[in-house]
Order: sequence, then C-alpha cells, then structure tokens
Amino acid sequence: MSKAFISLGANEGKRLENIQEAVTRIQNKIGNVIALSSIYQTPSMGFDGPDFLNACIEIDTGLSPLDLLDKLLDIERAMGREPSTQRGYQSRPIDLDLLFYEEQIISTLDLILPHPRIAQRNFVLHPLNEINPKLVHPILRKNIIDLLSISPDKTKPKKIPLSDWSPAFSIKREILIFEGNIGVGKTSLAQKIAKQYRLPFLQENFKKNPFLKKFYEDPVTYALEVENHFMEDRFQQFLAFVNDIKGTSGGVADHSLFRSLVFAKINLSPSDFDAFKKHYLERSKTFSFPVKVIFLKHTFDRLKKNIIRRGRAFEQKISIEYLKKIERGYQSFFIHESKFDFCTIDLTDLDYVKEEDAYQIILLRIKAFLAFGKNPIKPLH
Ligand code: PH2
Ligand code: MG
Ligand code: MG
Repeated sequence: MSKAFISLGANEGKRLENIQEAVTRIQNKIGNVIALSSIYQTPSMGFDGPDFLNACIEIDTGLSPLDLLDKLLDIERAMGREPSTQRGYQSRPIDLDLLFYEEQIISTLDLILPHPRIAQRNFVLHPLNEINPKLVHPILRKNIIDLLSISPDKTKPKKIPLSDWSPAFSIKREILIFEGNIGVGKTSLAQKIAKQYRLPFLQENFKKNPFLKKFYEDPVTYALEVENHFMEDRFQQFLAFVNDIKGTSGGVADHSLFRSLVFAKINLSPSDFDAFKKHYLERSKTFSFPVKVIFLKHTFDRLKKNIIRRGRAFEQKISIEYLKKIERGYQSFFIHESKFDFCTIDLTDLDYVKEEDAYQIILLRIKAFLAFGKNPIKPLH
C-alpha cells in the first residue's frame, strides 16, 4: 500500500456536493481515505471565475501513480468535467490533482510528481498543512508548514464551517471503540475525544478483576478465571452503557467486548478457549449495537515504556514477547473473525499529548473513517 495526497477543487455547479461525491468515488475506486481536510473557499487563481471550494485528502492505495491518475481522470469525466477547448484554466465542476505519491519524483508528459505548483498555491498548502504539516516535499526538501510560511501566494483561503464534513464528529447511534495493545494509550485518547465532543465514555475497570494480579504471577493457573471475569464484567458494563446512551447520539469506549476473545485465545488452552468462545457468542446475542473500531498501534519498546511509566505494579512483569502475541492476536482477529469496520492508527509519529498538530491529525483520520468507513461504502453505480 502507498500513501498519496490529492487536491480537490470545484468552482461550478453544486461545489460542496461535488467534492463530497468525488471523495466517495475515490474511496470506492482508488483506496481508503485516511484523512480529509476542512473545506476552504478560495478565489480562482490564474483566471477569472467564481470562487473555488478546495480540500485535500490523504489516501492509502494499491494502485501505481499512473493507474491512480487514470482513475482520477475517469472520476472527473464521470462527474461532468469537459475536456478543455481553450488555452488556460476554465471553471470546472471538479478537479482532482495528484499532489504526492510517497516520495516519488516523476517527470513525464502524462504525469509530474510532486505536482509542480504546490508551493505557489495557498489553496493547496492550507488544506495540506491541516492534514500533514510535517510532510516533506521530496524536491524542495521542506515540509508543508515551511512552504506555507514562504509561499508567494498572498490569498487567504477561508475555512468553511460545516457540520457534515470535517469539523463535526459524526457519531450516530454507535459506539466508537478504541482498541489496541496494553499500554498503547487507549484510555487517554478515548477520554480526550469523549470529553471534547461531550460523548458518554465507558472505561474498562480492570481494578475490579480480583484475578489479574495472580494471573500475571502465574498465568497458566489463573488464565481461565481472569478471562471469565473480564468477559462477564465487560458484558455487564456494555449492556449498562448501551442502556444509558439509548436515545442519545452514541458514545466512546476504551475497550471492546471482543478484547476478551483476543486475550482468551492467547492465554487459554485450546479446549478451554472453545468453551469460552461458545459462551461469548451466546452472550453476544444479547448485545446488538453498532460499533466502529479504531485500532491503535505503537512500537513494542514504547508500549513497554508506557507500562513502566504508568506504574501498575502487577503489570511490570509483562514481557515484549507477550505484547507481540497480543498484537498478532488482534491482527488475526481482524483478518479472520471480525465483521467490524475498523481503522488502524499508528501513534509512533503522532505524539498527541505533546503536539496539538498530532492530535488534530488523529482527529482528521478518525473523522474520515467515521464519514467514509474503511471498507468501501455503497458503490455509486
Ligand atoms: N485550480 C486551478 C487554477 N486555479 N484556483 C483556486 N482557488 N482553486 C483551484 O483549485 C484552482 C485555481 C487549476 O486546476
Ligand atoms: Mg488543478
Ligand atoms: Mg487538474
């Protein structure tokens, strides 16, 4: 999979709808939208015409740069963009420009990468800066914030406040679940987001599990007790939570029910696990509430550091090997068993506690996921 950045612009027709439709088509035909900027209103540059709406997105794609470009042109045509008949720029219902494709530098008749005019256009730099200020231009060797600070373009793109695009968190009668390894920071991030968006928050109460301390001392003997207790407790908590948020716009949780399955598979004997899973499936029939899952990642070294720093005595015995098993357990669960829509966020370079920019980038990724899902949403045709 490769990362690419695309600029979207429209200055004709229903500009906002056009941009939204283009993003949906990109998600369906090209690759997962991992981040989307706000929408900006900008004066048309280089020709006389109505103001543009502009935005940028980051995507993850399996297509080559040329195939990606072809698909962008297909989408422009499908959305009514006419081939240009005169020299210079014209108004258009949609314009999709490939800005960056990884760090590739290409200069052919069909495609120039990076897009040659990024550094001179505030209508590109502003939205890009919002989704990834640290992105380095592979030719100019400067990141986006720096390019913005020396941009020769004096126009000021105006952010459009919108409720159904990026500014709002569109949770609708669903639970946004943060999952991931021990020490990855599920609780802090989930809590921060719940607080900011005033959403009810469900926090795992690991302290109440009387077997946990013993389990870390003697995993083989106490695994079944610890997992059974967690499962029971989680079902009770989730049922109560769902009851609390009935009729509201949903909530945020720092763990899932399926966490029990992932951990039980690692810690129980195969026969105990079979029985456990039957029980779990039976129990989950009583629970039907839509969930969306954000899976957080960190390096194993960092997980270990976080565990040491938070200083829960009983956790200090956790080994990197155990953390690796858990990580593999989640991967295999998502690949083979999960029917959930989930999105992975790697926190390695996103220290949201220290850097506000990093937090904003995380929010944009989550918003893109909530708006468009990870799996392609309904095809348009
Ligand atoms: N695109 C152009 C030319 N001029 N001006 C604004 N504000 N936004 C655009 O997307 C834009 C432009 C050529 O594609
Ligand atoms: Mg263009
Ligand atoms: Mg173009």
